[in-house]
Amino acid sequence: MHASELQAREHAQQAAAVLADLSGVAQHQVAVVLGSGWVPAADLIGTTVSDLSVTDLPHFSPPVVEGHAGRVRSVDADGLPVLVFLGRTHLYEERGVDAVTHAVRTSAAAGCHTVILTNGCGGLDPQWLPGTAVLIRDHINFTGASPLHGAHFVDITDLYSPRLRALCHEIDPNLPEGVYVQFRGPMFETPAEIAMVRAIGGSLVGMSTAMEAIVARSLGMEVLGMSLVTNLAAGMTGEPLNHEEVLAAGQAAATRMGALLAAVIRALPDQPSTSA
Ligand code: 8IG
Repeated sequence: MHASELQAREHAQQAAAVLADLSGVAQHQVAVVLGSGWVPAADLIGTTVSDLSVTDLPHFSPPVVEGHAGRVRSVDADGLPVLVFLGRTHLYEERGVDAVTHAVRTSAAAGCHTVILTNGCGGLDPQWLPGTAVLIRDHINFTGASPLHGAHFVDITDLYSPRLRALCHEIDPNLPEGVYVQFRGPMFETPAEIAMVRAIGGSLVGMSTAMEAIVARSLGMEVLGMSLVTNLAAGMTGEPLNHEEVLAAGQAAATRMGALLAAVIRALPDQPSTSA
């Protein structure tokens, strides 16, 4: 194994050990990463058993983005131990790919077999008004970065679990699906870039998730990705994009997103898919 991969896994083991110690929960089953617009939904997932700053755990960075709380909770969802990260580290923070994927690696080391990755993003479908939840069917990594180290060939054909997406459709038959294109950021796109995204088959644009999903799969986890469209993509409305509308859309959607997450978590299979 590449030395950098080994080090990333060791750092995750260390964080998971401190997490078990400080939270009093030896093992978790499911991890949830709450991105922009999803943090207000955190309280609806279950009963908080422990609430730590991510900086209480080794190798986590303090958060920089408003609306990203930088906390990690152990939540009891009707008996299921769920690890919930309120906020994440992004590529544009320039802390490197290992900082971006440390939460997912720590989740795997803590015992999680499934991870739910959420984000706030721009939407290309004019029918997706701000506040629309969209399942991620697939992604395009447009960052030029990889979160894996060395000659580590991972099959990501079915990265966003078909069976977990089917389960979501049972809960809400109207949930649309989209292809998420991860950009490095921190700037939003130009209208020409959004035209390119449309041409290459993308329907959601954001600055997260793909790196974490790849690492989760490389560690054998089953991945569910959910986007909250908080704005129409650049050039689609005639209005400028700003972070405040993202936070406002999240606040407005919190109850719906929380209920959706709570229902999905309670319906998850006990075991990861063997193909994951
Ligand atoms: I929230 O329109 C949010 N995050 N790249 N583009 C990109 N990221 C985003 C956007 C968006 N909205």
